[in-house]
This record gives sequence, structure tokens and C-alpha cells, in this order.
Amino acid sequence: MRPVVLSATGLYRPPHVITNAELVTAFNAWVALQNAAHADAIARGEREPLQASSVEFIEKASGIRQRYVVDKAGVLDPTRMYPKFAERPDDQLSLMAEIAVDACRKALAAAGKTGADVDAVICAASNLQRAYPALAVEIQQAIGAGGYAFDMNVACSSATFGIEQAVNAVRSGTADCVLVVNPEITSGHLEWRDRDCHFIFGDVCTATVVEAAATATAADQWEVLGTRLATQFSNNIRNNFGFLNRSEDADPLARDKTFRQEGRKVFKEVVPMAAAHIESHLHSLAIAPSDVRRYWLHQANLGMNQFIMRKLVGPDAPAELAPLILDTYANTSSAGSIIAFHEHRGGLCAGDLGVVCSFGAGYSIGSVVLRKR
Ligand code: CO8
Repeated sequence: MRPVVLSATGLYRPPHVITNAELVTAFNAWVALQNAAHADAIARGEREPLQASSVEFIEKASGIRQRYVVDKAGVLDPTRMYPKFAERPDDQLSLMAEIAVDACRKALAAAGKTGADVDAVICAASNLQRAYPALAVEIQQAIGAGGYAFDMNVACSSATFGIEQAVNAVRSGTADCVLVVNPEITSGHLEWRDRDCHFIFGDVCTATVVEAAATATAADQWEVLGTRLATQFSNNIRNNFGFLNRSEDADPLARDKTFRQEGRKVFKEVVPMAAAHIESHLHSLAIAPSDVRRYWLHQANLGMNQFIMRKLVGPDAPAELAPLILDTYANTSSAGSIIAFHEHRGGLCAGDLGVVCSFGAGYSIGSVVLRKR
């Protein structure tokens, strides 16, 4: 089995920021419009008035302060409350492929590679723009890669699950250099009109170069010591949008056709699962959690990550041990742990250990144990 490294990452950051204050202003304007439109039914007691959102709640409950989005105007329009994208002709690069190509090119440049060096592209994301042809194949063509390409979706764990497929392909010799790319346009499937979740997500794209150690030339390389994936079915994070909706005569705009969750249950159930998963993965590699110099965790909720770190290394875990990016990016689904890795892997020395770990819908958990070369 050949040694495998993560030799570079790339990040596409959308051009627009929405602060919590802007988000809450738009949401509360929408609430006022709705309550005015239904004032009579509310007065007759036939309908509950919608409740306002608040910046204080969002920051206290989640740690999120702002998010990046591909389109801001549509999201903040109180008569619309979701992004507005122009439909593209078939011969134009699709939107998800466009942001993916940007992140891939940056990752390849950082790895000292070109598209011609890539022999597999895995597009791993929690929402895919179309059924087929696979976005990954479009990305493969746009960057000039050879080999093969495919899409996959394991919600928030898509990146780590994709990395394991890439690592296995390189280890076994079926590929030498694999790009794992995570275009997350979460704004397209977030219910911005639901105060329980309207603040949670942001858009972004990350890309990771996974290659044989023998061919890697980047200055900053991370040997993959192990990967571990786990899933356990749960309805607590669910989206029923799908290709059978038409045949079911279902309402395409019904609430269950966008993201919904039982946030408190997710919090309580996933924290112990993620901590136990990381601990047992490290144990299998004869590594103690306290030996790890950095944890690049999934970025859904500040409190979740603090609990996980407390369970792994005790109450005195310094904040720098598990860097936070959700304050600026919000939850970017599968890209979150990769953004943390991208932005916060400096300052470590050869031999230092790190863990990338994602967790989310499915439930799904994926961990990648790394050693700096
Ligand atoms: N403003 C003011 N008050 C609010 C708001 C708001 N915006 N929202 C809710 N409240 C109220 C509630 O109504 C409730 O009131 P009451 O006590 O009177 O009933 C009170 O505040 C407390 O509400 P919660 O119990 O819901 O608050 P929590 O403290 O649990 O915080 C969180 C809510 C932040 C959602 C928290 O539970 C959490 O982060 N949980 C973990 C969630 C998580 O990790 N989910 C992972 C999902 S991501 C994933 O898997 C990928 C999916 C694919 C991507 C999809 C892209 C769209």
C-alpha cells in the first residue's frame, strides 16, 4: 500500500457577506408582512402570528456572526427570501461547477500540479444541482483532468467520505492524484423563512488534493495515517426534495422539501457519537487524543465543538486546539472542516498530528488522521 498525502487545499469564498443584523432585519420585515397579510385570521385565533428572530439568540445559540452567499439580494428581499440565480444554457459551465473549478484551480496551484496531473475528480456535496451528467465530469473537463469523475452526497460528511474514497484509490494504485471538491450552495436549499434555522448556513467551496506521497512536491504535506467512516440512520436532519416528488403529486414548495431539523436532538445525539468516533479511531492508531496538535472539526455549532473537545481532552482544552471558522462562514455543510484545515494548519511542525472530522445528516461521521511531513 502506497503512502498517501493531502498535498493542498483550495477555497472559493462567495463575494457577498450577510451579517446577523442584516439577516434578522430582512427576516423580521418578512414576519411583519406575513402577520399583516393574515391579521384577520390571527385576530380570530385561527392562525398563530410568526415570531421575530434576534441577533442575540443566533449568536448565543450557535456562535455564528455572518455567512457568505452567492446571491445576497434575493435572500434579503422580504418578499422573496431565497437566492435568485439566472438559469444557464446547457453549453455554459453550471453554477456549482463554476465555484468548484475556482477552488480546484487554487488547490492545484498550491500543490504545484495542473489538471493534467489529476486522474480522478470526486464532487462531494450535500446538494447537487442536477441529476446528470455528474457535476464531477463537468469539473473534470473544465480543469483538463483525465481518468474518471463522479458525484457523491453524504450531507455534512461528504468531504471526509470523499477523501476516504480518494485515499483508497491512491493507496491501491487505481489513481495517483485525486481532487475532492465540495461546492456547497446551501443558500439554495435553506428555508430562510423559518426562524429556527434561517441563520445556520452559508455558501462556499473547498477542494483537496489527495495524491501519492511519491509524486507530491508541495511544501506543506499531510500524510494520511487513517480514515474512518460511520453512519446511523436518523430523521432528525432531513430534506424530502427528490426526483419522485412529481410522481407523488407533492407540493414542490412544501416545508419538507428544504432543510429541516430537530436541532436540539441533533446536538444531544451527535456530540457523544462524534467524540467516541474520534477517540476510537485514534485508539486504533495507538494515538491518545491529547497527542493531537489540532482538530479541524465540522462547523455547525460552537457549543457542539466545545463539548466534543471537553470529552476528548478535558475541560482545559485551549480554543486553538479546535479552531473555529463558523463565526465568519456559518455552517457550510461538508466544507466546514476543510475550511478549518485550510485556514488553520499553520504553525505545526513535521511529525505533528491532526484530525479532520465531520458529522451531520444521516447521521454520518467521518474522520481523517493526519501527520505533518
Ligand atoms: N430567534 C429567536 N428565538 C428563536 C430563534 C431565533 N432565530 N429560533 C428559535 N428560537 C426560540 C425557539 O422557538 C425556542 O423558544 P421556546 O423555548 O419558547 O420554545 C428557543 O428559541 C430555543 O430554541 P432551540 O431549542 O431550537 O435552540 P437551541 O439552543 O437548541 O439552538 C440550534 C438551536 C442552533 C439549531 C442548535 O440546536 C444546534 O446547532 N443544533 C445542532 C444542529 C446541527 O448540528 N445540525 C447539523 C445540520 S447540518 C447537516 O447535517 C447538513 C445538512 C445538509 C445541508 C443543507 C443545506 C441547506
